Amino acid sequence: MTNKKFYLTTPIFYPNAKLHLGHAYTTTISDILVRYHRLVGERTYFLTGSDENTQKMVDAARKEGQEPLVFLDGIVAKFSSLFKELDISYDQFIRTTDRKLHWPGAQKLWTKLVESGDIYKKEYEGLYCTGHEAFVTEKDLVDGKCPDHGTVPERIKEENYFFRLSKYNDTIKNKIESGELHIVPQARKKEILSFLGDGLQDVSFSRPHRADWPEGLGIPVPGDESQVMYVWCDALSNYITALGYGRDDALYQEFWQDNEARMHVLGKDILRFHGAIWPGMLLSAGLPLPKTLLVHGFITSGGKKMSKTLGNVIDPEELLAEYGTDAVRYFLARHMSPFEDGDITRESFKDAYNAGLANGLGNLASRIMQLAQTHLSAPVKLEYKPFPKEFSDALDNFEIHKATEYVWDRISALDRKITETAPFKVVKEDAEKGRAIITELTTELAFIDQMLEPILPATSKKIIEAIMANKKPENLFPRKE
Ligand code: ME8
Repeated sequence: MTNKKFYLTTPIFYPNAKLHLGHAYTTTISDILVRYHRLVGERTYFLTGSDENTQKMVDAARKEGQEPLVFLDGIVAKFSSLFKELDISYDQFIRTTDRKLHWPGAQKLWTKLVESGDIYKKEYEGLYCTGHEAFVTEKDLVDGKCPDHGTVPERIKEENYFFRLSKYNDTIKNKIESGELHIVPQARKKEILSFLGDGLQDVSFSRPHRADWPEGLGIPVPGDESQVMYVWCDALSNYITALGYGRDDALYQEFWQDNEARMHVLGKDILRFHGAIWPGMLLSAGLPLPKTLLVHGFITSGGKKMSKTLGNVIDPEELLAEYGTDAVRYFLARHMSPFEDGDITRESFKDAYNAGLANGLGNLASRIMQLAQTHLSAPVKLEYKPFPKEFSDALDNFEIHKATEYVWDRISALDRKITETAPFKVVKEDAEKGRAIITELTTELAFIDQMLEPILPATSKKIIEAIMANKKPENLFPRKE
Protein backbone atom coordinates (compact mmCIF):
# COMPACT_ATOMS: atom_id res chain seq x y z
CA MET A 1 0.00 0.00 0.00
CA THR A 2 1.10 3.53 -0.56
CA ASN A 3 -0.15 6.76 0.98
CA LYS A 4 0.06 8.55 -2.35
CA LYS A 5 -2.97 10.35 -3.71
CA PHE A 6 -4.09 11.24 -7.18
CA TYR A 7 -6.66 13.83 -8.20
CA LEU A 8 -7.68 14.06 -11.83
CA THR A 9 -10.23 16.22 -13.59
CA THR A 10 -11.58 16.41 -17.13
CA PRO A 11 -12.91 19.68 -18.54
CA ILE A 12 -16.54 20.21 -17.68
CA PHE A 13 -18.20 19.95 -21.08
CA TYR A 14 -20.75 22.30 -22.59
CA PRO A 15 -24.21 20.78 -22.60
CA ASN A 16 -25.43 22.56 -25.70
CA ALA A 17 -25.29 19.35 -27.73
CA LYS A 18 -24.49 15.73 -27.06
CA LEU A 19 -20.88 14.70 -26.70
CA HIS A 20 -18.78 13.44 -29.60
CA LEU A 21 -15.76 11.24 -29.90
CA GLY A 22 -13.37 14.04 -28.90
CA HIS A 23 -15.05 14.32 -25.50
CA ALA A 24 -15.07 10.55 -25.23
CA TYR A 25 -11.32 10.61 -25.85
CA THR A 26 -10.55 13.04 -23.02
CA THR A 27 -12.71 11.11 -20.62
CA THR A 28 -11.43 7.68 -21.60
CA ILE A 29 -7.74 8.49 -21.27
CA SER A 30 -8.53 10.17 -17.96
CA ASP A 31 -10.28 7.04 -16.79
CA ILE A 32 -7.32 4.86 -17.79
CA LEU A 33 -4.95 7.03 -15.76
CA VAL A 34 -7.20 7.05 -12.71
CA ARG A 35 -7.79 3.30 -12.84
CA TYR A 36 -4.04 2.73 -13.04
CA HIS A 37 -3.39 4.91 -9.98
CA ARG A 38 -6.23 3.21 -8.13
CA LEU A 39 -4.83 -0.23 -8.98
CA VAL A 40 -1.42 0.53 -7.57
CA GLY A 41 -3.10 1.40 -4.30
CA GLU A 42 -3.28 5.18 -4.38
CA ARG A 43 -6.26 7.10 -3.04
CA THR A 44 -7.81 8.64 -6.12
CA TYR A 45 -10.51 11.15 -6.89
CA PHE A 46 -11.86 11.55 -10.41
CA LEU A 47 -14.00 14.53 -11.35
CA THR A 48 -15.96 15.34 -14.47
CA GLY A 49 -19.03 17.46 -15.13
CA SER A 50 -20.87 20.01 -17.20
CA ASP A 51 -20.45 23.72 -17.77
CA GLU A 52 -24.00 24.98 -17.72
CA ASN A 53 -24.26 28.72 -17.17
CA THR A 54 -23.75 29.59 -20.80
CA GLN A 55 -25.41 31.52 -23.54
CA LYS A 56 -24.76 28.76 -26.05
CA MET A 57 -26.83 26.34 -23.98
CA VAL A 58 -29.68 28.85 -23.74
CA ASP A 59 -29.53 29.39 -27.52
CA ALA A 60 -29.54 25.63 -28.17
CA ALA A 61 -32.50 25.08 -25.84
CA ARG A 62 -34.53 27.86 -27.46
CA LYS A 63 -33.78 26.44 -30.88
CA GLU A 64 -35.31 23.16 -29.73
CA GLY A 65 -38.24 25.07 -28.25
CA GLN A 66 -37.38 23.90 -24.74
CA GLU A 67 -36.99 25.59 -21.40
CA PRO A 68 -33.22 25.91 -20.81
CA LEU A 69 -33.23 24.09 -17.47
CA VAL A 70 -35.33 21.23 -18.86
CA PHE A 71 -33.12 21.01 -21.92
CA LEU A 72 -30.07 20.90 -19.63
CA ASP A 73 -31.34 17.95 -17.64
CA GLY A 74 -31.97 16.06 -20.86
CA ILE A 75 -28.48 16.65 -22.23
CA VAL A 76 -26.76 15.96 -18.93
CA ALA A 77 -28.60 12.63 -18.73
CA LYS A 78 -27.07 11.82 -22.12
CA PHE A 79 -23.60 12.74 -20.83
CA SER A 80 -24.03 10.33 -17.94
CA SER A 81 -25.28 7.54 -20.11
CA LEU A 82 -22.36 7.93 -22.52
CA PHE A 83 -19.91 7.87 -19.60
CA LYS A 84 -21.62 4.78 -18.25
CA GLU A 85 -21.32 3.04 -21.58
CA LEU A 86 -17.65 3.98 -21.77
CA ASP A 87 -17.15 2.54 -18.27
CA ILE A 88 -15.89 5.83 -16.86
CA SER A 89 -15.24 5.39 -13.15
CA TYR A 90 -15.68 8.99 -12.04
CA ASP A 91 -16.30 9.79 -8.39
CA GLN A 92 -18.30 12.92 -9.01
CA PHE A 93 -20.14 14.67 -11.81
CA ILE A 94 -20.32 18.38 -11.00
CA ARG A 95 -22.93 20.64 -12.58
CA THR A 96 -22.29 24.35 -12.42
CA THR A 97 -25.99 25.08 -11.91
CA ASP A 98 -25.72 23.19 -8.63
CA ARG A 99 -26.40 25.87 -6.06
CA LYS A 100 -25.51 23.67 -3.14
CA LEU A 101 -22.30 22.09 -4.38
CA HIS A 102 -20.81 24.62 -6.78
CA TRP A 103 -22.01 28.13 -6.08
CA PRO A 104 -20.70 28.65 -2.52
CA GLY A 105 -17.13 27.84 -3.55
CA ALA A 106 -17.29 29.89 -6.75
CA GLN A 107 -18.53 32.88 -4.74
CA LYS A 108 -15.94 32.38 -2.04
CA LEU A 109 -13.18 32.31 -4.63
CA TRP A 110 -14.55 35.52 -6.15
CA THR A 111 -14.48 37.14 -2.72
CA LYS A 112 -10.82 36.14 -2.32
CA LEU A 113 -9.99 37.83 -5.61
CA VAL A 114 -11.77 40.96 -4.40
CA GLU A 115 -9.84 40.86 -1.11
CA SER A 116 -6.58 40.72 -3.04
CA GLY A 117 -7.59 43.90 -4.86
CA ASP A 118 -7.74 42.06 -8.18
CA ILE A 119 -11.32 42.81 -9.21
CA TYR A 120 -12.24 46.22 -10.56
CA LYS A 121 -15.10 47.70 -12.57
CA LYS A 122 -14.65 48.97 -16.08
CA GLU A 123 -16.74 50.07 -19.02
CA TYR A 124 -15.87 47.69 -21.80
CA GLU A 125 -16.58 47.38 -25.46
CA GLY A 126 -15.62 44.25 -27.31
CA LEU A 127 -16.54 41.41 -29.64
CA TYR A 128 -18.07 38.40 -27.90
CA CYS A 129 -18.01 34.97 -29.58
CA THR A 130 -20.66 32.73 -28.05
CA GLY A 131 -18.95 29.64 -29.48
CA HIS A 132 -15.84 30.37 -27.43
CA GLU A 133 -17.78 32.01 -24.60
CA ALA A 134 -15.04 34.62 -24.72
CA PHE A 135 -14.23 38.06 -26.05
CA VAL A 136 -12.21 37.92 -29.25
CA THR A 137 -10.25 40.62 -31.03
CA GLU A 138 -10.47 41.88 -34.62
CA LYS A 139 -7.24 40.09 -35.43
CA ASP A 140 -8.74 36.72 -34.40
CA LEU A 141 -11.38 37.08 -37.13
CA VAL A 142 -11.35 36.03 -40.76
CA ASP A 143 -13.71 38.04 -43.00
CA GLY A 144 -15.32 39.38 -39.86
CA LYS A 145 -16.15 35.87 -38.61
CA CYS A 146 -14.72 33.64 -35.92
CA PRO A 147 -12.75 31.05 -37.91
CA ASP A 148 -13.53 28.27 -35.38
CA HIS A 149 -17.27 28.79 -35.28
CA GLY A 150 -18.02 30.53 -38.57
CA THR A 151 -20.15 33.11 -36.78
CA VAL A 152 -20.03 36.88 -36.56
CA PRO A 153 -19.26 37.87 -32.96
CA GLU A 154 -21.60 40.20 -31.14
CA ARG A 155 -20.40 43.74 -30.39
CA ILE A 156 -20.98 44.34 -26.73
CA LYS A 157 -20.64 47.50 -24.69
CA GLU A 158 -21.20 47.05 -21.01
CA GLU A 159 -19.86 47.68 -17.56
CA ASN A 160 -18.10 44.60 -16.22
CA TYR A 161 -15.90 43.53 -13.40
CA PHE A 162 -12.39 42.81 -14.55
CA PHE A 163 -9.80 40.45 -13.11
CA ARG A 164 -6.26 41.77 -12.83
CA LEU A 165 -4.69 38.82 -14.60
CA SER A 166 -1.80 40.93 -15.95
CA LYS A 167 -0.41 41.17 -12.40
CA TYR A 168 0.33 37.43 -12.36
CA ASN A 169 1.92 37.13 -15.79
CA ASP A 170 5.49 36.73 -14.57
CA THR A 171 4.72 34.44 -11.65
CA ILE A 172 2.76 32.10 -13.89
CA LYS A 173 5.53 32.16 -16.46
CA ASN A 174 8.16 31.32 -13.86
CA LYS A 175 6.15 28.46 -12.47
CA ILE A 176 5.64 26.96 -15.89
CA GLU A 177 9.27 27.45 -16.90
CA SER A 178 10.54 25.83 -13.71
CA GLY A 179 8.14 22.90 -14.08
CA GLU A 180 6.41 23.67 -10.79
CA LEU A 181 3.36 23.81 -13.01
CA HIS A 182 4.14 20.96 -15.34
CA ILE A 183 2.68 21.26 -18.84
CA VAL A 184 2.72 18.12 -20.97
CA PRO A 185 3.70 17.77 -23.78
CA GLN A 186 6.66 20.08 -24.29
CA ALA A 187 5.14 21.68 -27.41
CA ARG A 188 2.16 22.91 -25.38
CA LYS A 189 4.47 24.24 -22.69
CA LYS A 190 6.27 26.25 -25.35
CA GLU A 191 2.98 27.47 -26.76
CA ILE A 192 1.71 28.82 -23.46
CA LEU A 193 5.09 30.32 -22.59
CA SER A 194 5.09 32.21 -25.85
CA PHE A 195 1.56 33.43 -25.11
CA LEU A 196 2.70 34.58 -21.67
CA GLY A 197 5.72 36.17 -23.30
CA ASP A 198 3.39 38.60 -25.09
CA GLY A 199 2.01 39.67 -21.72
CA LEU A 200 -1.42 38.82 -20.31
CA GLN A 201 -4.28 41.30 -20.45
CA ASP A 202 -6.78 41.70 -17.66
CA VAL A 203 -9.98 39.78 -18.37
CA SER A 204 -13.62 40.65 -18.17
CA PHE A 205 -14.90 38.47 -15.34
CA SER A 206 -18.62 39.23 -15.19
CA ARG A 207 -21.55 40.01 -17.43
CA PRO A 208 -24.73 41.93 -16.68
CA HIS A 209 -27.47 39.57 -15.52
CA ARG A 210 -29.51 38.66 -18.57
CA ALA A 211 -33.21 39.26 -18.29
CA ASP A 212 -33.88 36.35 -20.66
CA TRP A 213 -31.99 33.80 -18.54
CA PRO A 214 -34.13 31.72 -16.25
CA GLU A 215 -33.76 31.93 -12.50
CA GLY A 216 -31.03 29.52 -11.43
CA LEU A 217 -28.74 30.08 -14.37
CA GLY A 218 -25.61 32.18 -13.82
CA ILE A 219 -23.84 32.71 -10.51
CA PRO A 220 -24.54 36.15 -9.03
CA VAL A 221 -21.47 38.23 -8.30
CA PRO A 222 -21.21 38.54 -4.50
CA GLY A 223 -22.42 41.98 -3.48
CA ASP A 224 -23.75 42.89 -6.94
CA GLU A 225 -26.74 40.87 -8.04
CA SER A 226 -26.99 42.83 -11.28
CA GLN A 227 -23.96 40.89 -12.55
CA VAL A 228 -23.28 37.19 -13.05
CA MET A 229 -19.82 35.66 -13.10
CA TYR A 230 -18.16 35.24 -16.46
CA VAL A 231 -18.62 31.62 -17.46
CA TRP A 232 -14.91 30.72 -17.47
CA CYS A 233 -14.42 32.17 -14.00
CA ASP A 234 -17.42 30.11 -12.86
CA ALA A 235 -16.34 26.97 -14.76
CA LEU A 236 -12.67 26.82 -13.78
CA SER A 237 -13.54 27.04 -10.12
CA ASN A 238 -15.36 23.68 -10.42
CA TYR A 239 -12.02 21.93 -9.91
CA ILE A 240 -12.05 22.99 -6.28
CA THR A 241 -15.74 23.65 -5.56
CA ALA A 242 -16.53 20.02 -6.37
CA LEU A 243 -14.11 18.99 -3.63
CA GLY A 244 -15.95 21.20 -1.17
CA TYR A 245 -14.01 24.46 -1.28
CA GLY A 246 -16.18 27.06 0.40
CA ARG A 247 -18.60 24.60 2.00
CA ASP A 248 -17.09 21.39 3.42
CA ASP A 249 -13.34 21.33 3.27
CA ALA A 250 -12.50 17.67 3.96
CA LEU A 251 -12.06 16.44 0.39
CA TYR A 252 -10.67 19.78 -0.66
CA GLN A 253 -7.96 19.52 1.97
CA GLU A 254 -7.21 15.95 1.08
CA PHE A 255 -7.04 16.25 -2.69
CA TRP A 256 -6.12 19.86 -3.39
CA GLN A 257 -4.37 21.37 -0.42
CA ASP A 258 -2.44 18.34 0.88
CA ASN A 259 -1.83 16.41 -2.31
CA GLU A 260 1.13 16.39 -4.65
CA ALA A 261 -0.76 15.01 -7.66
CA ARG A 262 -3.36 17.50 -8.88
CA MET A 263 -3.91 16.99 -12.53
CA HIS A 264 -6.15 18.50 -15.20
CA VAL A 265 -6.65 16.70 -18.51
CA LEU A 266 -7.84 18.95 -21.35
CA GLY A 267 -7.71 19.47 -25.08
CA LYS A 268 -5.38 21.94 -26.76
CA ASP A 269 -8.28 24.31 -27.48
CA ILE A 270 -8.57 25.40 -23.86
CA LEU A 271 -4.92 25.59 -22.88
CA ARG A 272 -4.96 29.36 -22.33
CA PHE A 273 -7.81 29.19 -19.87
CA HIS A 274 -6.04 26.47 -17.87
CA GLY A 275 -2.46 27.68 -18.28
CA ALA A 276 -3.10 31.37 -17.66
CA ILE A 277 -6.49 32.39 -16.21
CA TRP A 278 -6.87 29.50 -13.76
CA PRO A 279 -3.35 29.78 -12.28
CA GLY A 280 -3.92 33.55 -12.05
CA MET A 281 -7.12 33.05 -10.07
CA LEU A 282 -5.45 30.60 -7.71
CA LEU A 283 -2.45 32.85 -7.17
CA SER A 284 -4.72 35.78 -6.41
CA ALA A 285 -6.65 33.69 -3.88
CA GLY A 286 -3.43 32.31 -2.34
CA LEU A 287 -4.31 28.71 -3.20
CA PRO A 288 -2.06 25.97 -4.60
CA LEU A 289 -1.84 25.66 -8.37
CA PRO A 290 -2.44 22.41 -10.23
CA LYS A 291 0.70 20.30 -10.62
CA THR A 292 0.12 18.97 -14.11
CA LEU A 293 -1.83 19.90 -17.20
CA LEU A 294 -2.02 17.09 -19.73
CA VAL A 295 -2.98 18.84 -22.94
CA HIS A 296 -4.01 16.41 -25.63
CA GLY A 297 -4.46 16.86 -29.35
CA PHE A 298 -7.57 16.66 -31.45
CA ILE A 299 -9.27 13.76 -33.15
CA THR A 300 -9.80 14.30 -36.83
CA SER A 301 -11.61 12.12 -39.32
CA GLY A 302 -10.16 11.43 -42.72
CA GLY A 303 -7.59 14.15 -42.04
CA LYS A 304 -10.27 16.78 -41.41
CA LYS A 305 -11.75 18.32 -38.30
CA MET A 306 -14.97 16.46 -37.52
CA SER A 307 -17.78 18.66 -38.65
CA LYS A 308 -21.46 18.22 -39.31
CA THR A 309 -21.17 20.04 -42.63
CA LEU A 310 -18.43 17.69 -43.84
CA GLY A 311 -20.48 14.72 -42.65
CA ASN A 312 -17.47 13.06 -41.05
CA VAL A 313 -18.58 13.24 -37.42
CA ILE A 314 -18.19 9.91 -35.69
CA ASP A 315 -20.71 9.39 -32.96
CA PRO A 316 -19.30 7.42 -30.03
CA GLU A 317 -22.77 5.94 -29.39
CA GLU A 318 -22.75 4.45 -32.85
CA LEU A 319 -19.36 2.78 -32.33
CA LEU A 320 -20.37 1.60 -28.88
CA ALA A 321 -23.54 0.04 -30.22
CA GLU A 322 -21.74 -1.74 -33.01
CA TYR A 323 -18.48 -2.77 -31.36
CA GLY A 324 -18.93 -2.46 -27.59
CA THR A 325 -17.30 -0.48 -24.81
CA ASP A 326 -13.84 -2.00 -24.77
CA ALA A 327 -13.44 -1.77 -28.53
CA VAL A 328 -13.87 2.00 -28.30
CA ARG A 329 -11.55 2.24 -25.29
CA TYR A 330 -9.00 0.10 -27.13
CA PHE A 331 -8.97 2.30 -30.20
CA LEU A 332 -8.67 5.52 -28.21
CA ALA A 333 -5.93 4.13 -25.98
CA ARG A 334 -3.75 2.51 -28.60
CA HIS A 335 -4.34 4.32 -31.86
CA MET A 336 -4.30 7.91 -30.62
CA SER A 337 -1.31 9.60 -29.04
CA PRO A 338 -2.28 11.97 -26.24
CA PHE A 339 0.38 14.36 -27.50
CA GLU A 340 -0.64 14.75 -31.11
CA ASP A 341 -3.71 14.96 -33.29
CA GLY A 342 -4.95 11.57 -34.37
CA ASP A 343 -7.22 10.35 -37.09
CA ILE A 344 -10.12 7.94 -37.15
CA THR A 345 -12.40 6.71 -39.89
CA ARG A 346 -14.99 3.94 -39.71
CA GLU A 347 -12.62 1.86 -41.83
CA SER A 348 -9.55 2.40 -39.64
CA PHE A 349 -11.63 1.62 -36.57
CA LYS A 350 -12.83 -1.68 -38.03
CA ASP A 351 -9.34 -2.67 -39.13
CA ALA A 352 -7.91 -1.89 -35.72
CA TYR A 353 -10.70 -3.86 -34.06
CA ASN A 354 -10.20 -6.94 -36.20
CA ALA A 355 -6.42 -6.89 -35.90
CA GLY A 356 -5.96 -6.02 -32.23
CA LEU A 357 -9.08 -7.47 -30.64
CA ALA A 358 -10.74 -10.15 -32.79
CA ASN A 359 -7.52 -11.72 -34.12
CA GLY A 360 -5.34 -10.40 -31.30
CA LEU A 361 -6.50 -10.45 -27.71
CA GLY A 362 -9.79 -12.30 -28.24
CA ASN A 363 -8.21 -15.08 -30.24
CA LEU A 364 -5.31 -15.43 -27.82
CA ALA A 365 -7.53 -15.72 -24.75
CA SER A 366 -9.68 -18.25 -26.49
CA ARG A 367 -6.76 -20.40 -27.72
CA ILE A 368 -5.08 -20.52 -24.35
CA MET A 369 -8.21 -21.11 -22.34
CA GLN A 370 -9.32 -23.84 -24.73
CA LEU A 371 -6.03 -25.64 -24.00
CA ALA A 372 -6.30 -25.01 -20.27
CA GLN A 373 -9.90 -26.20 -20.10
CA THR A 374 -9.07 -29.37 -22.01
CA HIS A 375 -5.80 -30.33 -20.35
CA LEU A 376 -5.53 -28.80 -16.90
CA SER A 377 -7.45 -30.39 -14.05
CA ALA A 378 -7.57 -27.17 -12.00
CA PRO A 379 -7.20 -23.41 -12.53
CA VAL A 380 -3.63 -22.12 -12.53
CA LYS A 381 -2.44 -20.51 -9.30
CA LEU A 382 -2.43 -16.75 -9.61
CA GLU A 383 0.10 -14.49 -8.07
CA TYR A 384 0.09 -10.72 -8.04
CA LYS A 385 3.20 -9.35 -9.70
CA PRO A 386 4.08 -5.65 -9.89
CA PHE A 387 3.60 -4.01 -13.28
CA PRO A 388 6.63 -4.14 -15.60
CA LYS A 389 8.69 -0.96 -15.58
CA GLU A 390 8.06 -0.21 -19.24
CA PHE A 391 4.32 -0.28 -18.65
CA SER A 392 4.30 1.83 -15.51
CA ASP A 393 6.89 4.29 -16.81
CA ALA A 394 4.71 4.90 -19.85
CA LEU A 395 1.63 5.53 -17.71
CA ASP A 396 3.57 7.68 -15.25
CA ASN A 397 4.51 9.82 -18.26
CA PHE A 398 0.91 9.81 -19.53
CA GLU A 399 1.96 7.86 -22.64
CA ILE A 400 -1.20 5.79 -22.73
CA HIS A 401 -0.62 4.72 -26.32
CA LYS A 402 2.85 3.42 -25.43
CA ALA A 403 1.62 1.49 -22.41
CA THR A 404 -1.10 -0.07 -24.56
CA GLU A 405 1.39 -0.85 -27.32
CA TYR A 406 3.56 -2.61 -24.75
CA VAL A 407 0.64 -4.82 -23.71
CA TRP A 408 -0.04 -5.69 -27.34
CA ASP A 409 3.62 -6.53 -27.88
CA ARG A 410 3.27 -9.07 -25.12
CA ILE A 411 0.05 -10.36 -26.67
CA SER A 412 1.87 -10.96 -29.98
CA ALA A 413 4.81 -12.55 -28.18
CA LEU A 414 2.48 -14.92 -26.35
CA ASP A 415 0.78 -15.82 -29.60
CA ARG A 416 4.15 -16.70 -31.11
CA LYS A 417 5.00 -18.70 -28.03
CA ILE A 418 1.96 -20.93 -28.55
CA THR A 419 3.09 -21.66 -32.08
CA GLU A 420 6.69 -22.26 -31.04
CA THR A 421 5.97 -24.48 -28.05
CA ALA A 422 3.08 -26.31 -29.78
CA PRO A 423 1.46 -27.53 -26.54
CA PHE A 424 -1.42 -29.19 -28.44
CA LYS A 425 1.18 -31.59 -29.96
CA VAL A 426 3.44 -31.94 -26.93
CA VAL A 427 0.54 -32.83 -24.66
CA LYS A 428 -0.15 -35.91 -26.77
CA GLU A 429 3.42 -37.14 -26.52
CA ASP A 430 4.27 -36.09 -22.97
CA ALA A 431 1.20 -35.06 -21.00
CA GLU A 432 3.12 -33.60 -18.07
CA LYS A 433 5.37 -31.51 -20.25
CA GLY A 434 2.37 -30.32 -22.27
CA ARG A 435 0.54 -29.31 -19.10
CA ALA A 436 3.58 -27.38 -17.87
CA ILE A 437 3.63 -25.37 -21.11
CA ILE A 438 -0.09 -24.67 -20.90
CA THR A 439 0.29 -23.55 -17.29
CA GLU A 440 3.03 -21.17 -18.30
CA LEU A 441 0.98 -19.74 -21.16
CA THR A 442 -2.05 -19.26 -18.92
CA THR A 443 0.05 -17.57 -16.25
CA GLU A 444 1.40 -15.11 -18.81
CA LEU A 445 -2.15 -14.49 -20.04
CA ALA A 446 -3.14 -13.63 -16.46
CA PHE A 447 -0.22 -11.22 -16.21
CA ILE A 448 -1.17 -9.51 -19.46
CA ASP A 449 -4.71 -9.36 -18.15
CA GLN A 450 -3.55 -7.47 -15.08
CA MET A 451 -2.17 -4.74 -17.36
CA LEU A 452 -5.43 -4.68 -19.30
CA GLU A 453 -7.44 -3.82 -16.22
CA PRO A 454 -7.13 -0.02 -16.46
CA ILE A 455 -7.49 -0.03 -20.24
CA LEU A 456 -10.24 -2.59 -20.87
CA PRO A 457 -11.79 -3.16 -17.45
CA ALA A 458 -14.74 -5.33 -18.50
CA THR A 459 -12.69 -7.57 -20.80
CA SER A 460 -9.99 -7.90 -18.20
CA LYS A 461 -12.60 -9.09 -15.72
CA LYS A 462 -13.99 -11.66 -18.16
CA ILE A 463 -10.56 -13.07 -18.88
CA ILE A 464 -9.52 -13.35 -15.26
CA GLU A 465 -12.84 -15.01 -14.41
CA ALA A 466 -12.25 -17.50 -17.22
CA ILE A 467 -8.78 -18.24 -15.88
CA MET A 468 -10.09 -18.69 -12.35
CA ALA A 469 -12.83 -21.01 -13.59
CA ASN A 470 -10.39 -22.77 -15.97
CA LYS A 471 -12.89 -22.27 -18.76
CA LYS A 472 -12.72 -20.87 -22.24
CA PRO A 473 -14.45 -17.44 -22.22
CA GLU A 474 -17.30 -16.52 -24.54
CA ASN A 475 -16.21 -15.05 -27.88
CA LEU A 476 -14.85 -11.74 -26.59
CA PHE A 477 -14.52 -9.89 -29.89
CA PRO A 478 -16.38 -11.44 -32.85
CA ARG A 479 -14.76 -10.58 -36.16
CA LYS A 480 -16.46 -7.83 -38.16
CA GLU A 481 -16.71 -8.00 -41.91
O1 ME8 B 1 -14.37 23.95 -23.62
N1 ME8 B 1 -10.62 15.85 -30.19
O2 ME8 B 1 -16.16 22.56 -23.18
P1 ME8 B 1 -16.32 21.75 -24.53
C1 ME8 B 1 -10.26 15.66 -28.91
N2 ME8 B 1 -16.83 23.99 -21.09
N3 ME8 B 1 -10.86 16.26 -27.88
C2 ME8 B 1 -11.85 17.10 -28.12
C3 ME8 B 1 -12.30 17.36 -29.43
C4 ME8 B 1 -11.63 16.70 -30.50
N4 ME8 B 1 -11.99 16.83 -31.78
N5 ME8 B 1 -13.32 18.23 -29.35
C5 ME8 B 1 -13.50 18.49 -28.02
C6 ME8 B 1 -15.30 23.59 -22.91
N6 ME8 B 1 -12.63 17.81 -27.27
C7 ME8 B 1 -15.51 24.22 -21.55
C8 ME8 B 1 -14.49 23.63 -20.59
S1 ME8 B 1 -13.33 23.45 -18.18
C9 ME8 B 1 -13.30 24.41 -16.80
C10 ME8 B 1 -14.51 24.22 -19.22
C11 ME8 B 1 -12.54 17.77 -25.80
O3 ME8 B 1 -17.58 20.97 -24.39
C12 ME8 B 1 -11.24 18.37 -25.31
O4 ME8 B 1 -10.99 17.88 -24.01
O5 ME8 B 1 -16.14 22.62 -25.70
C13 ME8 B 1 -11.60 19.83 -25.25
O6 ME8 B 1 -10.70 20.57 -24.46
C14 ME8 B 1 -12.97 19.75 -24.64
O7 ME8 B 1 -13.55 18.58 -25.26
C15 ME8 B 1 -13.83 20.98 -24.90
O8 ME8 B 1 -15.13 20.69 -24.46
